[in-house]
Amino acid sequence: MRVKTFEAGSMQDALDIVKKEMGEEAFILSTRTRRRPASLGMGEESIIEVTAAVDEAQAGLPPAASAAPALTYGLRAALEPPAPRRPSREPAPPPAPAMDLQPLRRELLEIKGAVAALKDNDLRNASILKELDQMKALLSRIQRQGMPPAQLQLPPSLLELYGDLVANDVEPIIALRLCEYAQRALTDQDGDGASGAVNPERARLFLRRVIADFIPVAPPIQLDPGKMRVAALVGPTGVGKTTTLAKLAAYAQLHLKQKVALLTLDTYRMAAVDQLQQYAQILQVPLHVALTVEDLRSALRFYQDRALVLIDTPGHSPKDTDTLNQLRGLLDELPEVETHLVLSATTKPRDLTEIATRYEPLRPTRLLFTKLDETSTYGPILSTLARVKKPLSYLGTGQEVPEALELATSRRVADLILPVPMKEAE
Ligand SMILES: Nc1nc2c(ncn2[C@@H]2O[C@H](COP(=O)(O)OP(=O)(O)OP(=O)(O)O)[C@@H](O)[C@H]2O)c(=O)[nH]1
Ligand SMILES: [Mg+2]
Repeated sequence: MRVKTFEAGSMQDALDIVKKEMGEEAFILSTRTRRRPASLGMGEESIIEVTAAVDEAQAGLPPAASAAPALTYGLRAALEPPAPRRPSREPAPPPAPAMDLQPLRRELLEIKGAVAALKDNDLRNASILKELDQMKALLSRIQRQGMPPAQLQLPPSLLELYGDLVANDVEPIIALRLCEYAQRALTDQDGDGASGAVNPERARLFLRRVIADFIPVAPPIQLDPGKMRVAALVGPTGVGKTTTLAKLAAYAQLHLKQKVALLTLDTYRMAAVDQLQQYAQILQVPLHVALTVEDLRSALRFYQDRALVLIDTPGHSPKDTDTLNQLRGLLDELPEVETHLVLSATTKPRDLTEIATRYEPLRPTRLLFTKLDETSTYGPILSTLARVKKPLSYLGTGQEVPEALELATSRRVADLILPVPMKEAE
């Protein structure tokens, strides 16, 4: 094989030179255009550089008269079989031995295998990169939240969920306990919790179950035929006591077709009585205002035939102990009252526990959270339930009466605390 590089002013000239010097059988290996100083220092000119090769045996042979039309840069295509050069009278040469394609096939198979392996590698690399991204996010979260070593004992998937709980305003210590509990449950079940290899979806499912088990819920207010049930709503100002009372009354009256009566101990502000009066009128239920213990007793005697008596109370600062004691004196008159402490989901987590402690003298047996629609973090509900240890009764989810009220369920609260990923929820 002879290889040579030629230079010319144009591609055509270059090809003519190649043809002349190497013959028709030459084939082009490469071409390139480059600039060089023009003769007599007159600026620059571009030249074409063509590198061609020819089989020594064929080199120098004159071009055949019957040469096939040029295909590659005016020369015979490199892969085209050479044109016959023998005199037509000569006997035909024996057929060329069949080309051994075996090595080529083998090479092709090897290349195919290599390409497939590359694809596999790509997939593996993508999943490694994804894991790396997750680890990076986890590390920066650990840095941001300044997790102490106890949290870092958790396997990565639970550590990630711990971060989710804390981001949802669950108190860190409660979040940690829940995660540890989930880890123990996972370990007990199949031993993989301890190894740190907990599958993230499984860990989330387990933790949601742990949270749901952890949330105590109360049954709805029980209405028994022939028995008067009394429920009172107490709590700080503006949390939604009167609105929730109207929602409950409307539900019992319109949906359950039960006889309802309203009673208010909120006599401090005319506006408060007016507000309830309006609901009473719309629902066509009686409303009684009780100022004293005697008022209260006589109102309850009067309402004996009612299935449900709902008592509204004045909202006041939890620090106002006088009003609280006065209210306590009235509610103590009702041995079978079911008292719900109404709290707003928008209240600061630490204040919620403090409020619950201050309302303890009224002996509430249930917690009722309102304004869930006004917050995006629900952890404080869980933290309060954990600290106050009373069951959750209802959830207020808006201002609309009566629709924006739900009976609390553990699953609903678990959904709020640790939402189901979109894929699972569909
Ligand atoms: N967004 C939203 N607003 C609510 C909810 N419940 C009540 N509210 C609104 O909160 C405001 C106060 O509601 P009230 O029912 O008057 O609250 P209260 O606890 O009786 O207030 P006081 O009697 O002054 O102590 C009103 O504007 C209600 O419409 C709720 O679940 N979501
Ligand atoms: Mg009110």
